[in-house]
Amino acid sequence: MLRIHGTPRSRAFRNIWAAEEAGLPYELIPTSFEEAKSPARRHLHPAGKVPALEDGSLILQESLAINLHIARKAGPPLLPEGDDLSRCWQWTLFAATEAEPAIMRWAYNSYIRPPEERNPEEARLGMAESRPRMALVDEHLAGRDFLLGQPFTVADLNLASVWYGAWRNGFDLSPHPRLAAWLDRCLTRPAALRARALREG
Ligand SMILES: N[C@@H](CCC(=O)N[C@@H](CS)C(=O)NCC(=O)O)C(=O)O
Repeated sequence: MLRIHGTPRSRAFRNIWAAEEAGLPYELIPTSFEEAKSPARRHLHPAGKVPALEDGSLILQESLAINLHIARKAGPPLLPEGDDLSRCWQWTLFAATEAEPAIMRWAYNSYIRPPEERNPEEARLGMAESRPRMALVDEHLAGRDFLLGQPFTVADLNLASVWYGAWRNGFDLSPHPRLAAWLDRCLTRPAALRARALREG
């Protein structure tokens, strides 16, 4: 049984979605940001953050790596083999190193932090940094339903989960219509809807 530590309103949302896509049984261990810092939980996340995954004797941090692990357990089609496996690593690293830092700069300063702590210039820079990354994916999606063509894989899950907050919180996606349509496709899958119900419901 997978044990996911976090809350649906944290990055644990991605792991819930992945477990739902994989069809693997999982237990959500509700863990607030404060609880995650408790010394008793440091073995789960030495940095005192969420999410963390327990799978038997394996303990993992990093939400996108946790998703690769969940997908590995599920196997194809969620985690394909051969060159498509390498493409999943490529898109996951793009999500972690290119997409997420830029979009979080926007997100913290447009809807996550309390209004008095938001810096509009930081939000503007986060949006400006996100645009070329979104344009790149928009162009890649020409003639493709998903990042690897067909079918949906963990590459889609990981990148769509990084841009989920933007999609949900008013980031103007109109300059990137293929990206917007792809996010709609990913985030309205039955497994995504089940995960979203826990977060948004
Ligand atoms: N790169 C990490 C980021 C983990 C992270 O920053 N988690 C947030 C919640 S989504 C957290 O625990 N924040 C509390 C804090 O930083 O004190 C991942 O993807 O798992």
